[in-house]
Amino acid sequence: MTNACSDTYLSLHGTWRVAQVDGNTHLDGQVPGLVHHDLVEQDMVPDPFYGMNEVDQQWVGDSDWEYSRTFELTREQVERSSVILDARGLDTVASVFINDQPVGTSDNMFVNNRWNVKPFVRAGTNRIRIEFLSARRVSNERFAAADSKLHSWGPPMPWFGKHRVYLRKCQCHSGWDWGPCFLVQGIWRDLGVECRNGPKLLAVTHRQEHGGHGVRLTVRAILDVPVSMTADVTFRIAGQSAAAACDLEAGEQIIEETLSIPQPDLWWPNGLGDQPLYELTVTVKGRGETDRLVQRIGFRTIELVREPDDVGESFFFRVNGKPVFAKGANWIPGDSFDSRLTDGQIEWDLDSAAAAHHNMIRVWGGGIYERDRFYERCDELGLMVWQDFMFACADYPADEAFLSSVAVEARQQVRRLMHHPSIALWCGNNEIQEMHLKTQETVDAYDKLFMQTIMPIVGEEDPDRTFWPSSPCNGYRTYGKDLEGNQTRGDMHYWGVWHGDAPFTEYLNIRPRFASEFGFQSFSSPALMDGIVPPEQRNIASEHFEFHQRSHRGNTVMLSHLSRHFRIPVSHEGMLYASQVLQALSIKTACEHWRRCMPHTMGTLIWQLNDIWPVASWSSLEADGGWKLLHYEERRFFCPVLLSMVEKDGTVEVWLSNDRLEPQALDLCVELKSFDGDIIWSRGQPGQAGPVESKQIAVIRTAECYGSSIEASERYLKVTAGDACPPAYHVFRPYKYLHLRNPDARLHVEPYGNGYRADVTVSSFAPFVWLTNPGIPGLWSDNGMHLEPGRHPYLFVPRDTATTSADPGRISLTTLWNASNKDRTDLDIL
Ligand code: BMA
Repeated sequence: MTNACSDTYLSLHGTWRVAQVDGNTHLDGQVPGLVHHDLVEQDMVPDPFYGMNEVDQQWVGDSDWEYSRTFELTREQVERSSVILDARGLDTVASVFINDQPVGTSDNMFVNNRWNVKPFVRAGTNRIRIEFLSARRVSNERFAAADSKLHSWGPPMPWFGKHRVYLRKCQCHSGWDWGPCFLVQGIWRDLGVECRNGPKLLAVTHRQEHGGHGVRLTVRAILDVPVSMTADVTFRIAGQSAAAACDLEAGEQIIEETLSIPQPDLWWPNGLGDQPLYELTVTVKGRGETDRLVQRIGFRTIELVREPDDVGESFFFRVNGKPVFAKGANWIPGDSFDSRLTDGQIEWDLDSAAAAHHNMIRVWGGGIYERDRFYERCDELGLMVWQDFMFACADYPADEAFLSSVAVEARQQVRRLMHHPSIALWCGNNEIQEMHLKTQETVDAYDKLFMQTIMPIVGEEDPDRTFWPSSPCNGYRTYGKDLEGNQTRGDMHYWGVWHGDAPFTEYLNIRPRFASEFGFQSFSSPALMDGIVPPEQRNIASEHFEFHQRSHRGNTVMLSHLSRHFRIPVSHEGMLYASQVLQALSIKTACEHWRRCMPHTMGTLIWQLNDIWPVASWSSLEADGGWKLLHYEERRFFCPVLLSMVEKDGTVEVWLSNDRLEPQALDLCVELKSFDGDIIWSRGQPGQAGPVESKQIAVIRTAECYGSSIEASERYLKVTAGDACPPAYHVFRPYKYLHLRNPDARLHVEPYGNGYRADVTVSSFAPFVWLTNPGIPGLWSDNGMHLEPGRHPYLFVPRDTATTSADPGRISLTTLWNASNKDRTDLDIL
């Protein structure tokens, strides 16, 4: 979409006057932007994430704010057939005035309002004013006035936005079990004035029909036409074009054309092929004006396959006719203040997902429909998008005003996003169908909102994609929790380990068809947390640390699982490290098992990829994009060809999971080793698996591995297959009982390119060896791995390629042994 200023479009980006209504705070604010972000930028409030500042800063969201500025229009511009104020996003309860006359109101931050302002503008200087009312106050008032008092699930802090469901505002702005409550306000998306005689392109959508001769592409141009006129519309892609001369009526008009693209290169999910993108250009000319929209689209078929099978009903995605095992994570908003989140930060997180072999990302329903760049990057990376509509964890109203606002939102968002090849599925909401709806009244309201409003809109606008009513659910109009049913059909959120406190081994008893959520928390790294808690609070049980833990019982759950697997760390830093090891172990157990369950299970979407602020959470990336140990582990256990081991009834099974579309044949080397590095026995054997297949390829009796509990505590199995996949390790006892020795870990660091080469030497088996970054963000060539005696080289590449110097003295190394045996986790650099 074009937003640059032109003769027909006057951008209202830039500096506005922002004033607290009934208060004394005045400042210059940026548009697009948010008041709270401006206050931070101008040092008018301290870092909202630091310490317990969130509590003191609730006044920002509780105040009403007024934005104002002037803009100039020429006589010729104001005399054009249509003068529109194009507001792509107002957050949230807004009244707009131009030259003191009311233009319109909005209470849905997800809609693009287009107000006719011709009656209100004049040649010369115009004044625009937008008043925002406190979202908390308005939602409280709506709750008080409502006939049905709806409960909104939320975290246990008293300042949580309790009645969030009454407003179409990002639901986690009210606070979540991983996020603070900042009820932000502002002009968060583009704003401008359009003065046109000719038609405006509102959206371009298309359908693809793949056949033997190529693709039949039916493109729809959706136009806003100021007055009836004749216009020329041209469509161009891949050297093909079509043109139509049309008589257009005033109002919204749709022009459709079909083009044939002979044998285009197909778009594939990450890991299965390339992501070729083709430029589709639509141009409309009418009454001496031109409007143009350029999109990059990809050619592929994508289906959610739900077919009866021996267990119940399949649930998997088929792309270009091939079944795809979905691997990925859930996405939440990347910052409480979306306006300060850069495209670069979003790209980093998505690139990190793709680098760890993700091929799907779920945009979770308690956040926002992300900006265009998010979806473009997913297109480029081959990350399929499971797109929720923005409703989560609550019963919602279904009165006329609410339904019609949602109808506009749903239609606009589908039209905005559906050209992206990455969009795989539309999903009604997060967790409402199974976890809420306790009365017939709420079921009826749910049906009206999701089944009678949103579903038909998706059907009309994007008939080729599935609308799945809720994540998780077993189908259409099925209600209530159903642990058994979830393993025969539909998608599943499995929280038995985290919320249910079950041991990690419980994952092995669960066989979802598609696991769209499951997670385990860890603390953020010392480097991140040291920036937001004062030194005297550096302990996980301190008030400030607990303040950055929003899951009820969060630390208790981590501590209880920690003591099942690991010794208790002796330092604060060791505790944060151990929590990341624990998280990685938990999620690895689940993902490897579910990959072994393929094709019964065909998807694993980890809760969650990213963080909204520095916090203890289920994320694999920290709030600053740093990779937790889990993310490095994901790069290993999501490898398209995976070797994994699982111990069962006196045997260790070795499995090969092959996500590729071609068969895999491997030469395996199975070794039993002592912690000193001696090979007790080894054997070679072939292993193979067909396309998209998991197969047990070897069985080793534990009796072949140890004869006593001492031997079981001092030996491990290792399976390798050359460079085809990462090695797999199996220990026979919980890590806490292993007779690990001081690995005498040494680190030798030297500059390498604009980063470092670090050589790590250990003298005995050292699980989960962790290198930390040298005070600058960046990536290690590998990290968090099990090391055998010897020297192991790693490279560190700074995230900012312009970085040339960092302090090598800040690189440090942590081992499991050090974390639980020494009162420090960093070792000397040699
Ligand atoms: C899920 C999500 C979120 C929540 C997470 C952790 O099921 O949908 O609502 O943050 O669990 O509790």
